[in-house]
Amino acid sequence: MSAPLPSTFAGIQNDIARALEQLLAPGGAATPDPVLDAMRYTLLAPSKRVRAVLVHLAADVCGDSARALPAASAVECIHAASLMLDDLPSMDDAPLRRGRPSAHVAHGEAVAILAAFGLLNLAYGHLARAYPAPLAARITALYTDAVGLDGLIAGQAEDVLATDAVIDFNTLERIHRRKTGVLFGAAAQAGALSAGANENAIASLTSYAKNLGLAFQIVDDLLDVVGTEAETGKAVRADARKMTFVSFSGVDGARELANDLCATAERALDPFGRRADPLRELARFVAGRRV
Ligand code: GRG
Repeated sequence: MSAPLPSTFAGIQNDIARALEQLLAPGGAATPDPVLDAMRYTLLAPSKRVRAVLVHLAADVCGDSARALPAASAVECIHAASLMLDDLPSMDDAPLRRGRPSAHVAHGEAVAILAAFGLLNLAYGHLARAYPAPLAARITALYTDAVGLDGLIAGQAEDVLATDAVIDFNTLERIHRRKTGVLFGAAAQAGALSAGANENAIASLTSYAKNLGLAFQIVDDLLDVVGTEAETGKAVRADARKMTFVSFSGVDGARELANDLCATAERALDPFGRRADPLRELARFVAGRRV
């Protein structure tokens, strides 16, 4: 099941949903596996799959999406793991995710943590098996760098430590680029690499995706203020103890910033001409999204 993206992307969302279901097939064990249940609970829940769609579209604009699916599935496993960890009581303490109780609420904290590690492990193992060794190594390195000390982990650490603190705009931007923009960049690069793209194409797509990712996070901040639980599938007004783009720029200013970043993202697509129209459509969706 998928959450709404423009209907252009429904086919890709469905392919990804099927691939993720296969990756985490129950396997017929006689006894229930609580960690597998928790992995399935978060990974297979309704989601936009925007990072996976980005992998696919980046590969497609480079002329060959036939090998994009494993990289698309892996990025969704990593993203789902990050959501499970982000929601923990020691982090955002979020009760709701993807329209249902968060993983630690439904499965307990210990199992949720193990399931997050399980999803990361699954992602890297899947890349190793699905691609020839040099490509597997490049995409795995991309994803581990994106998760690592200049990516999600660094961004999250700075974010958590900034709770109740006053930070400046540059710090906020760095946190959000690392928490969200870097994985978008890695997804686009992985798609391009799976298509055998050249360095110029990879650079253009990375620039597009990093700006798109930051815009995505700004809109996330915005939806915390102006969105509803029914639309977003998570608790809103949850950022009260953090400085966000809305606290700096107000609702209209944050929307304008997101629009500007999406326009910058779109300009990076110029070398691809009309072939990049689906990526442009994705940018317009991100700028105006309510989910
Ligand atoms: C070890 C993977 C790993 C992470 C550790 C917890 C952590 C560090 C980072 C948290 C990163 C995080 C959750 C950033 C927020 C990104 C964001 C805007 C999430 C919402 O994404 P959507 O709207 O959600 O794409 P769906 O449910 O549609 O997939």
